[in-house]
Amino acid sequence: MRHASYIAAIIAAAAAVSARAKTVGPDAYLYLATDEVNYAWEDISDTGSTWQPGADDKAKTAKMGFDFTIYGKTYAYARFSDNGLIAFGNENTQETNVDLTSQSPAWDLPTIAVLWDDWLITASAPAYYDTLGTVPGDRRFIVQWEQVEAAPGSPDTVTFQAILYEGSGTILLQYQDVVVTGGDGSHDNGLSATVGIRDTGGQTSGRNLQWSYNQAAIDDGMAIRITIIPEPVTMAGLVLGIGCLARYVRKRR
Ligand SMILES: [Ca+2]
Ligand SMILES: [Ca+2]
Ligand SMILES: [Ca+2]
Ligand SMILES: [Ca+2]
Repeated sequence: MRHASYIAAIIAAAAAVSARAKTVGPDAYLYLATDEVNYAWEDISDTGSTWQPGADDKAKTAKMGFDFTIYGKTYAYARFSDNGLIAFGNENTQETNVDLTSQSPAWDLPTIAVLWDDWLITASAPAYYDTLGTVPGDRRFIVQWEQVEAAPGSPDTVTFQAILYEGSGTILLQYQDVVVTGGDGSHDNGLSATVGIRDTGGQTSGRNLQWSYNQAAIDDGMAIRITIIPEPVTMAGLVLGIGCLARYVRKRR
């Protein structure tokens, strides 16, 4: 009986995981997003540089310390706003998040919408950014939106971060706290936010990978990893697979 209930618990737990687990994409550039990845918060609030814009809807240009590649182009600087958005090539301070599958952000730039909503960085809690790792090719750049408010005098805050990996171009989005406790619920769990990535002109070229748009699709303790499907590996796997199949057919004869 104890054994049966143990098995039932395992099945229930597996069902709970698979109910949440989700993969989006690939987009036209073969970016793929999944939440089947471990959440491992990398706190940079002790080590990172701080940014306090002093006003709403501003952006910071920060040198990443390496060239980061997104949609095939490399950038030395990340331009992140208080609104949970990173742009490349220029800044984007737009407060109103858009649907990346059909609309262009106000500045038509390569963009990572980490949790793009109209957030506010206050005097008591700056945003942080840092470059970690010392080995060229294996470094990462982190932006941490720490306790940002939903509006001036918001009863509670949200905290999330983005990690950009040098060599692979992988993007990891991590959400420590996405609920404004005591608020009206309108900003909770991404309900008023865009999460995803897009290239310049992405809404028409198919180079957009949107996890969610104004949906309660983000949980506390959730991570989303965005990677490019490695075409050469896929081809190598295909060649290997055909080789194995040919050997198998020869043996059968
Ligand atoms: Ca704002
Ligand atoms: Ca605003
Ligand atoms: Ca909160
Ligand atoms: Ca919004």
